[in-house]
Amino acid sequence: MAIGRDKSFFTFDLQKVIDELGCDALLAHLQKMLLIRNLEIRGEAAYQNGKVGGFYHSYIGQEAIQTGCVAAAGDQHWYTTTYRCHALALLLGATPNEIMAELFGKETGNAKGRGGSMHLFTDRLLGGLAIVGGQVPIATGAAFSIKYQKQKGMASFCFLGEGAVAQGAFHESLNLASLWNLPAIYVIENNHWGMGTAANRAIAVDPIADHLSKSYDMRSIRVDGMDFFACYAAFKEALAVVLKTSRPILIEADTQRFRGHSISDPGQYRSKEELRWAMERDPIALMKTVLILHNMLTEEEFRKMDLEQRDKVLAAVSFAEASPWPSTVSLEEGVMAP
Ligand SMILES: Cc1ncc(C[n+]2csc(CCOP(=O)(O)OP(=O)(O)O)c2C)c(N)n1
Repeated sequence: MAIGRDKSFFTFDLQKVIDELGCDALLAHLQKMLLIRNLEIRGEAAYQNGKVGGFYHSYIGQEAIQTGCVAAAGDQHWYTTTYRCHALALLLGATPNEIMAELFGKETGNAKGRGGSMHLFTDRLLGGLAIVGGQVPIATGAAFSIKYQKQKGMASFCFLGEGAVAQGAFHESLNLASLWNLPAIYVIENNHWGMGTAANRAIAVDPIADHLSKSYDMRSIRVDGMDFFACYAAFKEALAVVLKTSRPILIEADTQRFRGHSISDPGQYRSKEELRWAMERDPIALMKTVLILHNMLTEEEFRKMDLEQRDKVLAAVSFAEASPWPSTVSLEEGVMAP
């Protein structure tokens, strides 16, 4: 299995990205990655303490991808993702309080406590969807609506795991997006494992995007998903191409999740060596190192930033604890059932 830098990864000019974003914005993006990391750590702890029900899928290890995407593209587009959705909700404006309260199933939560961990939404995030591949047709529909309504400067970003590539809905969506010239950006977050199944036992081609994009006459980009700077540059280029050509693009971001598939998965199918190797390329540590090397950050400032994000999340835990349970009177409100 390929981990780490690879010759076929998207190449970019690091100095250009640094100059383009500047010190303040770079620190703000690192801060967001630390907020995501801290939220996941405290959310998991709350789960272990019996405060959170249902499933819990952590985004730890993959932070650079969605942070780099929103940094490059902005939050005015349509976004869809999987059940591993806490980070994208945060990046698109949901507060730590409303996310934590949703995990706790409280009335003050992002979906009033009705959705839980896998179903977060914002004005721009169409979900948080738990059916593997289920978000791909939705994202394609969102891309169609952009084109139909002639909305300028907008695209539909669809995040999926590599496991979803084996679903029919993925292929039907890419076929239509290509046929109808839709402004869709499909992002395969290839963390190499679909639950306990290795990608190379489930998917016939590797690299995935490189092969499959050819079937649908699309351009593809394969990017190092552990590198914020690479992700930023790749998403910037992808968006520019999509907006210019109104042709869909398939991105494959090579990454690693540092936890099991969900909180109840001890991940025994993965060797300790493989996990250690993956964690040596921690996206937060990589970004920190670059910023320190460029004299934009010190170790002490980094620690302070981390502690500030931890405190925000601890305050969110207290908020969730103190929040009321959904009232049985309003339980059926918003339920769309015949
Ligand atoms: C249609 C469907 N089949 C099976 C499942 C059970 N399931 C949940 S997650 C998952 C693995 C998906 O892996 P991948 O797409 O690689 O995403 P990752 O969890 O690695 O982010 C499976 C099989 C499901 N939710 N939906």
